[in-house]
Amino acid sequence: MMIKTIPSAPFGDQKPGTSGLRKKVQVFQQPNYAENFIQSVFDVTDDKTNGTIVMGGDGRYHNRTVIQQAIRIAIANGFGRILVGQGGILSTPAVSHLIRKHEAVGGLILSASHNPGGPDGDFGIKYNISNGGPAPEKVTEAIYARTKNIDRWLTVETADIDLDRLGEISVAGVSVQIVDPVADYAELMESLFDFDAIRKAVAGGLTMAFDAMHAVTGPYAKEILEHRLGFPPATVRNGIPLEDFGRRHPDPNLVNARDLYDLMMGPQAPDIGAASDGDGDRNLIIGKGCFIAPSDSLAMLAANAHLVPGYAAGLKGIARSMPTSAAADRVAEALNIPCFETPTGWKFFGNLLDADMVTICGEESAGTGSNHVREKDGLWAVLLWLNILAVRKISVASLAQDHWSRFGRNYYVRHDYEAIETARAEGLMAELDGSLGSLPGTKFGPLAVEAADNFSYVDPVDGMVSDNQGIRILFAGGSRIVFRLSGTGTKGATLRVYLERYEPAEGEINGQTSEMLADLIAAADACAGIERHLGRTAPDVVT
Ligand code: VG1
Ligand code: CO
Repeated sequence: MMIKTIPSAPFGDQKPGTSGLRKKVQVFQQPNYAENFIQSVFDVTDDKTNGTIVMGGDGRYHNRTVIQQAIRIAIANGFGRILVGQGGILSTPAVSHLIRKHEAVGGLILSASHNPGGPDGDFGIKYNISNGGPAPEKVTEAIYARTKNIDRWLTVETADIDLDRLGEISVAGVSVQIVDPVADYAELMESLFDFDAIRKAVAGGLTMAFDAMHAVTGPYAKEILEHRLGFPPATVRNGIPLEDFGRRHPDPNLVNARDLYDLMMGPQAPDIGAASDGDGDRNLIIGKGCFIAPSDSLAMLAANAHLVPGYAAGLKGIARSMPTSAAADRVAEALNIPCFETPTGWKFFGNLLDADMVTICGEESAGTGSNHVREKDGLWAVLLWLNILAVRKISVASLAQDHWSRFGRNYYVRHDYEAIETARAEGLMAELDGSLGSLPGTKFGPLAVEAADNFSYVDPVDGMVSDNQGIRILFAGGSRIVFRLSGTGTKGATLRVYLERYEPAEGEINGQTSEMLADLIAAADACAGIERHLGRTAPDVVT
């Protein structure tokens, strides 16, 4: 088959952010845009000749179009085998697993994760490397550099591949395999968890509600929770992936998963409520009348993981992103294992996992995962919770209570100011950065600043330095405010303000989060001038 060289030129911003390249669908629909980016990825990928590449997405609008483009470009670039999820569907953790299982060179995940979908929504492309994890910064920077001088992309002339028919076909001598998106992943989950124990708990009356938010986890959750674990039909809600996610944001937080939250706070609440995001890598856990903050979930899972077959040997270490609360640090201390603090984004966990320095990782944004793949994994976290509940035979709320009375409680909330003018957001951050030297000793109400810095990370494995990863303001007693700008938005800038207060086990561990954090919330505005810079008096999203 003839390889065609299509002349092209750099255009538009193609800089990967926290989690790949994320833009409006219309941006991706411009001629050459997706092609330029995919070709740039392949131009900086070694070992692609005859190598394997995995492709799939969260089923959002434009998914199928870009899969067809990517298949042609991959064939023209010399890959020997292309694995594609049936219907173009693969969750982010499932891609990670397939890359590892088939020793692929890498994978393309077509998703803008929790961002809205549809013709007016967002689209995205993430590139994962051979360990199954997101491309680290040195790779994303090489991709970006290539997008700035690209002059051609390669393709082949071939009919569209039937993405819905399972099986292998040969296109120009290249094997294109349409694979079941769920089977391998479900098998991996069975190898980690005690499905018998969970089945017994379900038979004994354990109930749950799982909101797939019309995103990619629907088919995974149906197969695993309903078919394999015996939860009754309708346990999985919104289980059919839709191109526009039913016009909702597939973001499992208290705002977008409000129905689930209301159910869990009401009289009809099942024992556990859970949800996942667009691409299946995030998780939300709510007990009967008891919301579990993602930072707490990480700590609680780490403290109990040894009860589950896949982690019976104990944990090597824990890693959390910097804005994630220090609840996990206390568990690591009790287990006498290291706890690493990394910049935001899963790509920073890869080296630690590969070096076997950590077993479990997590982020405050509802991402938790382990060394079973190199991505955060929504259903994995749900299954780990279920397995722990089945073994301990207690409720989510009692497990949380037990945890706090042992380790103390890190009250936590995140305030997001969305779609703000980029210049204003940058002005706020620059002014705050300039004031870091004068902050220690300053008092905001009852709170005195102990230290303030702009977080910089040195990767303990390869020594790579990542600067400017968010501003931390630390107060006496373990309270903290973190400010950073989002790297996943597609409209203006988003300021994230993370607020945390530690209360020891013998203190007030059953307070209201909003009350416990009131002084810190006031201090955040006072030291950063949020209202002065942004003209906003309240955040858009509180999670
Ligand atoms: C957000 C979260 C971050 C997460 C990233 C990708 O990034 O804060 O913790 O890793 O999304 O998640 P940012 O830069 O907007 O704060 V996902 O589920 O989009 O792959
Ligand atoms: Co996601």
